[in-house]
Amino acid sequence: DPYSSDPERHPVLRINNLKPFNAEPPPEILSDSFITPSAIFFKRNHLPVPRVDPASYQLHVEGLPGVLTLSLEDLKTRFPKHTVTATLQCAGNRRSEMNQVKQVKGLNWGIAAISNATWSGARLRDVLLAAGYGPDVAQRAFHVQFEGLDKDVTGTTYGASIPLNKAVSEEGDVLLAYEMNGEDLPADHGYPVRVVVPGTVGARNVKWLGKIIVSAEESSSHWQQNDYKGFSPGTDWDTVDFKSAPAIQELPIQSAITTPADGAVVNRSLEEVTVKGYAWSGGGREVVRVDVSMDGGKTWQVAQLRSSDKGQAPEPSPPPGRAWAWKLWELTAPLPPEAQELEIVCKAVDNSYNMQPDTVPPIWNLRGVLSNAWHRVKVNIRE
Ligand code: MTE
Ligand code: MO
Repeated sequence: DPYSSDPERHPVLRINNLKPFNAEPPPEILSDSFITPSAIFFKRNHLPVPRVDPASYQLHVEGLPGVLTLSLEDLKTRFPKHTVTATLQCAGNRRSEMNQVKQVKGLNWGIAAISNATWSGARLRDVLLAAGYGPDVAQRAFHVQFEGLDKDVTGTTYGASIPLNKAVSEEGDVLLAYEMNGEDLPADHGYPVRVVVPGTVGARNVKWLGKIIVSAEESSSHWQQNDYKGFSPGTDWDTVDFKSAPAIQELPIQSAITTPADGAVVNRSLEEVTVKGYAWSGGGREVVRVDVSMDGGKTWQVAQLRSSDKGQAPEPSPPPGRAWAWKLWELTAPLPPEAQELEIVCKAVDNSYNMQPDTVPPIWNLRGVLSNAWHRVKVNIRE
């Protein structure tokens, strides 16, 4: 069993698939902390977790004037340590809502294939500069490819790429991370080194990083070429041409209600209900507002946003274009006197005034990615 050396996992996780391991935390626990504890951070593995010996670990850097091979020790000592708080979201987060409209292919994620952590490591920019990146390279290369050390039975490794501009930009904050939430990366999250590409879809944040290649082309991997792309609701598996769509990089504006859960019952005697959730946008765009409706979208109130854990000082506002972390939000509203049922809805707005679409059908796509419609939960009021 290639999965026999997979690590142990927290029992609270909701398992979508055991081998490879894919799981998300219960939503109401997710929104308890601004920084998601690593044990409950969602886990998305395509392959068995490779067991990497930190003493013999090597990171190969190719495609630059200098070919570089770095040990874990080199990565930690030759480059300044940089820390970033960044949210990761799987392209398939909230896929189950697309499945309810029409069957899609992929893991049936709920609303918690998203989490937020503090990551520390070397800047990818610094490593590329050390390997001789310069203006001449920028003339011929446009992408940075990453290869994982996880392999399928044929020896094919997980791989992805990002635009070179993002990788070398001082404002891009792309990390070769060796710490998550102040500790060594857990096995599930890429020990000993993973790429963290803030603002970019989870799939490009390659774990168990073995190789970096600066190149003219994107990664040729299945996951870059024939997966993680968006299509028209009218495109089906007979007509889809994966070459016709760009690989997903930055993700669109997103928000969801973590509590109450759909189908929850609240007592009339409580007189009010507290709604909580998360909101995040890709590309470093900051969430500036979350609107919440108790009546299916007829009337709206503005939720309170939070950027820290309770009792902690709020994180300083990020510089424009570098809002990598999500915001948690909360709203307490009186129960409407007549209503038997509430349809609670949330929608977020980022600083480019991007907003979420109101329903799923116009954004449905055969892979069930980019699912970011207004999130709706129904709650029954008990007299
Ligand atoms: N990297 C490797 N090497 N193998 C993988 O299967 N999965 C990707 C990405 N990096 C993956 C990977 C996907 S699709 C996502 S959403 C994120 O890792 C999930 O990161 P997490 O498990 O730390 O939450
Ligand atoms: Mo993903």
